[in-house]
Amino acid sequence: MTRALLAAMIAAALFLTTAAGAAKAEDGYDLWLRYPPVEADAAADYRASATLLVVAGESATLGVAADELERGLSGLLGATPERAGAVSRDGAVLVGRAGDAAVAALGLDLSGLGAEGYVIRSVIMDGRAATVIAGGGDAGALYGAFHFLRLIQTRQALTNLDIREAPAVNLRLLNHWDNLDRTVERGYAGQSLWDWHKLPDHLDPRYTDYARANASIGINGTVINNVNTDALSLTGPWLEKAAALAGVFRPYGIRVYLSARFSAPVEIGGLDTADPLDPRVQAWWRAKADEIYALIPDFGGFLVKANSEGQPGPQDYGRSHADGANMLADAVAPHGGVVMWRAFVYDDGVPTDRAMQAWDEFVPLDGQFRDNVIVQVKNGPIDFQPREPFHPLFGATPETPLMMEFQITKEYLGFATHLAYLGPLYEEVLDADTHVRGPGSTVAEVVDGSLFGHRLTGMAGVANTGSDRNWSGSQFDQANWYVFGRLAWDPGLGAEAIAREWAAMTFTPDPAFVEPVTAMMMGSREAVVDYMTPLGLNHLMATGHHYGPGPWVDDLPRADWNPTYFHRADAEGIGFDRTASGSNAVSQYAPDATARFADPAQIDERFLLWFHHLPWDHPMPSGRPLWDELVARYDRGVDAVGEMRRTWAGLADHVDARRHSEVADFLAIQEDEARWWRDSSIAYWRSLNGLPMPEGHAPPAHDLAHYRNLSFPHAPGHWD
Ligand code: GCV
Repeated sequence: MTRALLAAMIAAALFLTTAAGAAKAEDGYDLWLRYPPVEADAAADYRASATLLVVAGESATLGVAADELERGLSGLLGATPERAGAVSRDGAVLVGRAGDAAVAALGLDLSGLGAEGYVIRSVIMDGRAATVIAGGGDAGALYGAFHFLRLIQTRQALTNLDIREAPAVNLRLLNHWDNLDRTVERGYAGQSLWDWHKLPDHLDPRYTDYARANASIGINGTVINNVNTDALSLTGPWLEKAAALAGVFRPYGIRVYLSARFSAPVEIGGLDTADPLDPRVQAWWRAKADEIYALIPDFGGFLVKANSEGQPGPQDYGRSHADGANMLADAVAPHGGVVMWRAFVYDDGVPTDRAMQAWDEFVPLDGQFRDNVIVQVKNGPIDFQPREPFHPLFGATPETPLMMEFQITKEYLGFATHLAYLGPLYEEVLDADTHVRGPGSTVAEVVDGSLFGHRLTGMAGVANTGSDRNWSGSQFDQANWYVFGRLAWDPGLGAEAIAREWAAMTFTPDPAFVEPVTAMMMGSREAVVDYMTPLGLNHLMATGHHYGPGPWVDDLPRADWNPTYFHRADAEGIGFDRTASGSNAVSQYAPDATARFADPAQIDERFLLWFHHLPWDHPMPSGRPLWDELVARYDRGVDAVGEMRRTWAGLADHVDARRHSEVADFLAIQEDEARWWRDSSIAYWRSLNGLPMPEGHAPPAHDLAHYRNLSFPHAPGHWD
């Protein structure tokens, strides 16, 4: 063997080892904060703009901002910028806050940024070209640092920068439905991130990475325990665990909040009542708030699910939601805390349409809540379905601030194995026109407070994180965490732009990858709607765990737990009549919105069967009868998943093998399950309407009995 051949073999072996090592590292843990080296031809320019790192002041948050810049720049540029006390040569990056001397000396307009806003500007300092990242306060500086890194991650120029950002809403929160035994209700990514048993003494480094990820997208709060909560979480030992987490999150601008069990004064307080008007109960909560704030000085406040799905609440004592919320609000007010009171309430004792109950209960209370109460409303009136019209409460309570609750975890959209990018769902709701103050009164304007002039504003997302290495149960579910944060920061950013940004950061900025993947992501949620619940159908999932189809289920004790309650199909037609001839839920919207939804000729067909019960031969805009249209939608959904599989298969060269094959496997599962949804739904509808398959569409693979007999007792995320 020649020396040259030997050298070549060693080099090849080294290359393979490195490549294998790199592939091994790519398991999704690093999320969108991977910081791999930029292409050689671009690196020199970027390096020239990041030669020095100057930190203008001192604080824990500025420290983590500087560490993140160092980590990101060294990874991306292959050169660690030197830390310096001043801008002594061209290409310095200066990070600081409005009050820091070096930032103030620049005389930039930093007014109106608040503590969380920032500017990023190309400036000349002491005759040197520099980039300044100036936060209104600590958090702003950190958010600005992440923005600066994102510019490189998405290959944007660092010259002539003039960026100014401030968040649209104040509370940008994850809601974890994490239980104290580490199970996660509706969680599909393993166990809870919180290793409660080892807290507070052991702080898993993952808590820091969680905080970094959230800060990078502007999330500033986390409700760490399930809304179906256990009063134990308010006892001393558990508060210490919460305090330990708060300590990790604090430098990242993230506050801890707790779900509060309304009956805690009885369960852990030794009282015989939790009546919010009882002075002993009020005193108990005040003392509890004092105890929490002594441990967690920046505690954010309480989230409450009351009188819903069996949870205790003020109505147990003949009191209203406002009585309950105000009592808790008074307890946290001296400390600057808030109460987020959920509007997800329904009760089968109430003989109305379930979609109407939140509006019925909360509109009469408008104006009765304390200033530090915000009512948290799910995006639609039922429950996080693949598609729902916006919730009629948005716009209906001018005196009461409302915050948005989206679900990031995909309870009703195929769990972790279906690729469904939720950006278009969030955007569709935020852009929806309530018509409350004329056309263009969007849900986003209700949520950001501008429509009615509210200063307490917020957006919550039910988290999809867990102990899986990839955090979210699948690589693409990370995008749903990402887009939630980005839209909470700025609802106008656009789901497509965010998808593009995420794909570039999470995989590669190569347009040959980003463009097809963005298109795939943008179509993915519509595909799920098509194969699960087309044309406004909803809640047809199997009951309990919600895994797979169950449109035939009609034997559960509560009427509104049964899919048959929601679709109301029979031999003649299908859909829920929510017009004046039915439940009249449509009247809960503002008159112009009502008029559109109420008229089958005017309604957007995507919501048709949500509001209307129609005959199977109802003519659709396509010219097809309703039955044919429905079948066409099912097929369109299944075909779209096939197309997604082909797109992904063609991108193998752009993605490390491990992540590529995981996504490919999941897409194969999704295609099978899409077909299952399509076939079983069609088999069931045909058992009711007796109609033949429309021309050109294949019959289901099995008879209805086959689908009805499938059972999945251990599907994940279940709760009892
Ligand atoms: C936390 C749905 C879910 C429940 C969830 C509830 C809620 O009903 O299936 O798991 O409970 O919503 O949002 O409170």
